[in-house]
Amino acid sequence: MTGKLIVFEGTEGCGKTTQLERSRQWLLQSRWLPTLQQKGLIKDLVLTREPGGTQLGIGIRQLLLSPTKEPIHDRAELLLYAADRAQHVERFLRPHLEENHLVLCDRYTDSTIAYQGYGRGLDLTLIDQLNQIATRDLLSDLTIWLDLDVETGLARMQQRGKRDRIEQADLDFHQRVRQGFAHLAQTEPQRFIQVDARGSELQVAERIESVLSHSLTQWFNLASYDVDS
Ligand code: Z5A
Repeated sequence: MTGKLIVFEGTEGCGKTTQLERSRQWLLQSRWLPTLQQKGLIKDLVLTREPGGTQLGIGIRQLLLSPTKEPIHDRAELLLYAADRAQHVERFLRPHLEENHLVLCDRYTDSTIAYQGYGRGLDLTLIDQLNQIATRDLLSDLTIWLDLDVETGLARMQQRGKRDRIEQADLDFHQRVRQGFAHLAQTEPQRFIQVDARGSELQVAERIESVLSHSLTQWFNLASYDVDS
């Protein structure tokens, strides 16, 4: 596999979707992408997300995120995320990575560990096995965890009108999810990088750019003067 998979993770309202788009712009405008393309190292840049990165996934996303009269059972939820991921890996991620693409993905396997494992309390070994089945061991090359306190993130979503009110159960759940991400940052410090998501969009973007520059330089064995950033 010659492309690279870069994932953005975090609790609700942390700003990952905003920052994923900013990173795309930066990769184009800083000349990182053109340089990698000129050197024949990367074919192109593509953006995707989970759930919902394929046609099947769009349907699964609707099932998962639309309000329903019948609550989805935790294990059913876990299996739906796994089904979305299996399709996404085989139909989108692997083909693009095999063709040398740089893939920016909004959420991936670590979300399942944090949300279904730490948040819902499902068995972490089972989740690891399911992630392995769904991905055939395709890990991210880099995961950027935008770490923000839960209250600020949920307040941002409230401002955007996505939530009417925040209940204590929500806060507790999202705190556990954040602990899950923190655990991943401790156990896999090379792949799973914590980035402070407080401050302005620009400040956060600059922190991410520094992480991306470091990883790209290492992966492609480039000296900083190779890229006019
Ligand atoms: N989920 C799961 O449980 N298990 C899994 O395996 C997977 C997912 C893959 C959908 O994810 C749900 O799926 C999610 C986890 C679960 N459920 N929850 N919670 P999603 O990623 O599609 O949805 P989301 O987590 O709710 O993300 P979002 O709506 O896309 O928000 P975001 O990406 O974190 O943030 P944003 O859209 O970039 O920004 C939110 C708002 O804050 C927006 O108004 C921005 O303008 C504003 N913003 C952004 N940055 C800033 C700064 N720096 N300052 C001030 N305001 C800002």
